[in-house]
Amino acid sequence: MSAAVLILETQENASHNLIIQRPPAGLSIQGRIKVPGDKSISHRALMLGAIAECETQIQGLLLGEDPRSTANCFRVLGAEISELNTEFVRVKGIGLGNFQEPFDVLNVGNSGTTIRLMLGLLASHPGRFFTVTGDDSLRSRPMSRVVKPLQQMAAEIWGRKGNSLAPLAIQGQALKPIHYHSPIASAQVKSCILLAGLNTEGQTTFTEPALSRDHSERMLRAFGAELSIDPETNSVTVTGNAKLYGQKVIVPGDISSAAFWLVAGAIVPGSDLVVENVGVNPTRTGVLEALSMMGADIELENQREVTGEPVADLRVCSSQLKSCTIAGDIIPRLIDEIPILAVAAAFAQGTTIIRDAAELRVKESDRITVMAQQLNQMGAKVTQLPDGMEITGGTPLMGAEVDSYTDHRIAMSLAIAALNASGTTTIHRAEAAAISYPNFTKTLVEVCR
Ligand code: SPQ
Repeated sequence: MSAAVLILETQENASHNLIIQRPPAGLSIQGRIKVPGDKSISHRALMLGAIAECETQIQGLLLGEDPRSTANCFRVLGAEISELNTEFVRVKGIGLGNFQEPFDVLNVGNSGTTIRLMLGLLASHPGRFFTVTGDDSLRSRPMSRVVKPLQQMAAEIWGRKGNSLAPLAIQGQALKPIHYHSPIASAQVKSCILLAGLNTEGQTTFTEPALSRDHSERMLRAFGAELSIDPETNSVTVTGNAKLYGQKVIVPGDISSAAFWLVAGAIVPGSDLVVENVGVNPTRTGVLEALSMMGADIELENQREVTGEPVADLRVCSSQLKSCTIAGDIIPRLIDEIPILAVAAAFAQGTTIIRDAAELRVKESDRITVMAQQLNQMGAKVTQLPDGMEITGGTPLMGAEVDSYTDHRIAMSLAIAALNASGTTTIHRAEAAAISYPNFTKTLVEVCR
């Protein structure tokens, strides 16, 4: 048995190149692994813990850079959050409406979820002034999607380009409730408005064109908020002047992180891998449906429910994949997995079409342009569409020099593509993986046989 050669090269600026050399005799992906805690649930557990009365205990928190940014911001706002680890994190909440006014700028780093959800809370804290910023990528991502509905609620927010880009300044206000019909299906916009509604007298309703991930709704209810949900219209209503109470949260493994191993197991011949303890909330399982349409051999074992979220072990064995079309209402349920699904499509027979995913252009990078360019660099046949990609699979990929563009999901998707490409692939700026998956390279070494 032979394993891929993996080398981490540290550059002068502390950036890393990940070099993956596939042995000529090939390799397979084997074993039983666990992935780190779900990023979306980790953010929400820290945030709701911070605004609840009493203590919240979190098990399985993701130790990636994004939840660290959330913890740092909410500490500055007054919550007591113990040192972060996966076993046990204690959050002593300060109760809704009790943020301290920070002396300095809140920095969310690379995390879109932190800034957008936190804005709903900051804007609804009358009498306090806040400023928020993030890294280069974050400062170029659109904030108008949350600023506009918050302004309809009477929020006062200022920023560059017509208040649409961070850094943002927020003068907290007593807000008024609204019914917001969002033009996009977005869990970040939905959560921002629901969190603003929590501290606003009356009932605030959010309606979206397709259902996005519902972790906020599940957790808000568990913490004691009054929420009504209309699945027919994808609407959620929250009752204001809420009181939340600290809870025990057990964070399941992140299906977005599991997706890298599911695709690796599916495309690398002779593979048989189990990813244990993965969250399989139906608003996140679009990736399983897409891979099933492509003919992947994936089974859900040991299905159970853990603190309000469905969980399962996922077993993948390699198989010949075929093309499919991924479009419509499934998109919000697999939006973060499209880069790795593009890798699967590059190894599938036929032409895979991905549409209705223009949102990818405003993630940590423009994920349509970057994935198309980087996969093509390896010999794939990817054509960009305004709202997706057309990928003709079946051409063998060759090792090449590629770049993550500092986007964690791009870095890891390219690493998986490299496992099935001939020769040597160098992924520049591979350190980006630590945003959502700190031990990615260690697990990569473990599963390659
Ligand atoms: O937090 P951030 O940077 O926006 O992270 C991403 C990711 O790939 O990890 C998006 F780039 O995930 C978002 C996701 O795309 C996390 C998220 C959430 O936790 O609510 C929701 C999705 O974004 P959106 O805009 O569709 O609501």
